[in-house]
Amino acid sequence: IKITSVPTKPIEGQKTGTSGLRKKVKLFMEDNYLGNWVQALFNSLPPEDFKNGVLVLGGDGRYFNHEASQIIIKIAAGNGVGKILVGRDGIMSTPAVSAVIRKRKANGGFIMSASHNPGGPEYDWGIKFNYSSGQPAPESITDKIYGNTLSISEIKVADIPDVDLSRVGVTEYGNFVIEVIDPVSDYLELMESVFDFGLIKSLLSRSDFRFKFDAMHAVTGAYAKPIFVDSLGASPDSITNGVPLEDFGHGHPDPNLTYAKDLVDIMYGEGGPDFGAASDGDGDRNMILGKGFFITPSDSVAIIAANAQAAIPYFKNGSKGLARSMPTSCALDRVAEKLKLLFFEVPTGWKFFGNLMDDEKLSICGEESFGTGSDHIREKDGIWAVLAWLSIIAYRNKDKRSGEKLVSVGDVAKEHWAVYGRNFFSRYDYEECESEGANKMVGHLRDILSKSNSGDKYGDYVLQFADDFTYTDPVDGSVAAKQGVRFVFTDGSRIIFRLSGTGSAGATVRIYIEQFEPDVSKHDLDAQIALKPLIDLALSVSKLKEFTGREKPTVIT
Ligand code: VG1
Ligand code: CO
Repeated sequence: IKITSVPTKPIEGQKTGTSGLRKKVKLFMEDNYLGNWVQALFNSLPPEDFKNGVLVLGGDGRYFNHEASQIIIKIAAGNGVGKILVGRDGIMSTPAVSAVIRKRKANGGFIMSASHNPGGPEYDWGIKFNYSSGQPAPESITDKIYGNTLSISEIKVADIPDVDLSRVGVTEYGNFVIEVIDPVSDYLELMESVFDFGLIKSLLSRSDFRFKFDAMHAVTGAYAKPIFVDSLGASPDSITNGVPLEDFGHGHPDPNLTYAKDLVDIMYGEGGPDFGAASDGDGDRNMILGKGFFITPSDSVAIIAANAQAAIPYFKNGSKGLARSMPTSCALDRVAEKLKLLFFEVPTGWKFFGNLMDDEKLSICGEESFGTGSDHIREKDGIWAVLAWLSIIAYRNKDKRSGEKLVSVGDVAKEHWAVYGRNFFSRYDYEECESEGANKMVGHLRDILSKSNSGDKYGDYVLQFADDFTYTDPVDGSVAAKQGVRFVFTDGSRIIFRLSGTGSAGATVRIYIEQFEPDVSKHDLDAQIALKPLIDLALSVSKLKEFTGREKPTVIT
């Protein structure tokens, strides 16, 4: 095949955030914007990692993915990639890309997604690169890519026609092979090996158990029917918003209490279903709800970890270790302690879990941001989390006859709290603040912590320590600094401040608030009430209103 060298110039601002490069789609559609980044990636990888190698390509179905697929395919061919496996119509969820990379022993893969950020001509687009064990590229690589975007001068593009991605099959141009694959089958096969589908089926086919899954018009729309309906026997009307759309039906594909409000209303409404779940744009996150009951993601991972061995065949020999991101509540720590498992606390973003998994130190992990997963792949996995919860509920009810009261999602959570205590947790998001004010607020907090001492009084709370979280990877020794300002008090309460690394405009401030409550009689309190004193403290210490002008958060979890 003929390869053309297209001259180009560096473009500012192509620095990867928490999870890939995310910008307004209009910017990505400008000349060479995407091409520069993709070429910079190839310039950053050792040639043996892609020359004549296999790469995977998929995306969440958002606006511009069709054009972007063709651009990426031609640049991959131009740089000597041997074969590219593309999801039909350019569709493949983030966890499925990770699964396909691993199963097919590919060298890596591209994911075209800005995850939970809205899509469509006025909104966001994004791209992530995952490496050969299916994990998000480490910072050592993303830093190199950024460096190369600042010195790039040519893009190598193969002279091949646009590829028809609508049909499964193989197309060859010289030494370059494009294989369009079904985006679901490898992933489904993996799920069947992890879970007891018969057990889940026994629950989903009960007439006294009602299930609802909201795909939010995002990528899990392509997975929900084949998995929940066709393989597990859920009724077809249990899936809502089940068709992926380029603009997610004008929605914000973020499975939380604010943006998945339709599902929340159904679950809290009279006669609502017994189990509700939603997933985000690229299918790596999840929200789990019971009838009138919300499972905090921090509790979700802890409850899955506590029940995995009994309910999920993949974990029948127990877990190797558990891990959470730093702002995630300490509920998981208590499970690790009780089960005597290795335990790790890593910075926000899934890329830090991969090394621990590859080193066989970690089985189950999660983030407070609705991300839950395990070492079956190297990404968080929304449908996996839903199947894990269905397994737990199915296991608890497997001997229940029709008419007997079932153990509910809420019952499982309350029983967990009774054993381990409850870690009340809430996150306040202030989206799209002015960057200047937000940065000043962080400066102010760093200033406070530099002067703070253990024993300092903050209202009724006594400081144990305050720091800006630094993580040293126990496997490769790499260091990630400035990962969030945290104030940890002597009773285990924490207030944590971070700026988001996934936005495309302004700055999003996140405040994480947590307090442990061993007293069962207080476990039914509303988290907002239980945490009120700490929330007030967080707002006053940070002077958030002063710095950002915000009276109220945009999202409360
Ligand atoms: C957010 C979450 C983080 C998650 C990341 C990517 O990052 O807080 O926990 O890993 O999104 O998730 P940030 O930097 O905005 O806080 V996804 O589903 O967008 O790939
Ligand atoms: Co996502």
